[in-house]
Amino acid sequence: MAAPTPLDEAARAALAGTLPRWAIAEGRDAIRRGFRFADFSEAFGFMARVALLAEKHDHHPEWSNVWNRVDILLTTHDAGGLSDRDVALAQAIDALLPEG
Ligand code: H2B
Repeated sequence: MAAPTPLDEAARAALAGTLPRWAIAEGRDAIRRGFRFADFSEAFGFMARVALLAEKHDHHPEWSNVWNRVDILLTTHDAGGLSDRDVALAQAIDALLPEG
């Protein structure tokens, strides 16, 4: 797997357009998105699919789940902040959902 490429200023400036459903996490060089599902079963099913994606990307989220809610934070520990791996995983996660 290629080493992560830290996001440069241009890539950071483009984030709102590239990943409109994700926000910069407060106090972290990271992005986050909250998800809400019908119930715990739907939320956990989504987490299982994200876990498989994370393994495929060799990139793993910081996340939490409370019943029907899942909060995902992405940052690259090996790069000390946001990298192209975070963008790629966020895009793959969005693609799991019908509304993106
Ligand atoms: N996940 C995240 N979020 N950041 C990393 O830097 C990272 C990872 N590195 N998953 C990977 C695993 C690395 O530690 C392994 C050895 O490839």
